[in-house]
Amino acid sequence: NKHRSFILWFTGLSASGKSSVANAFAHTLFERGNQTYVLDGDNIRHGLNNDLGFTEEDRKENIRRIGEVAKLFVDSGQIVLTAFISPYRADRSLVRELVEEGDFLEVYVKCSVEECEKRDPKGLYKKARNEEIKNFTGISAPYEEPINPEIILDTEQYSIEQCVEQLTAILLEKGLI
Ligand code: GGZ
Repeated sequence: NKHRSFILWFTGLSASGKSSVANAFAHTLFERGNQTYVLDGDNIRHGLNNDLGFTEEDRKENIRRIGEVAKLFVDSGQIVLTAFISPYRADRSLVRELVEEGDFLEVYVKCSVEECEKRDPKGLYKKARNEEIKNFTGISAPYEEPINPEIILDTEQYSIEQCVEQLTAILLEKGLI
């Protein structure tokens, strides 16, 4: 089961479904015999990047370090899935430039702020509205939508399972898996 190694860079709002789709898709890849690793808040923001907060500067450094780590995993032969808001276009572009052409696929996990706020699984949108949390993406900090993402997954319209199926079909079609 031969495959290339590359980064699937999920970007989108808090509660858009990035981690859910990335983890479900990692499971699919594992079953297909592909080597994968998921980078997300649980293993990065709580460890390597536990010195960083949510100012523009800290997010930039967060994404820069994650990009460097993702590049190492690509070098080691993995399909790397990253699930971070990564709200700034410029920061995502820098990661794209870090790896070889074609090894960075931007996956826009598309969901409106209204829907994310309705989901609010951790109550963070509510806190952001009350100003208990400052600089909250979509409420009091910007999210710059990807202009030309390789892949768009609409979690407002489709279930996690459907998004995983779409992703699988797209990567098969591209000959990447
Ligand atoms: C956005 C925040 C904030 C602020 C805490 N803004 O839904 P979650 O909880 O699990 O995902 C969000 C996560 C965002 O971290 P990232 O590393 O993905 O952000 S970035 O790429 O912009 O650096 C949310 C929680 O952390 N969280 N405060 N102010 N999300």
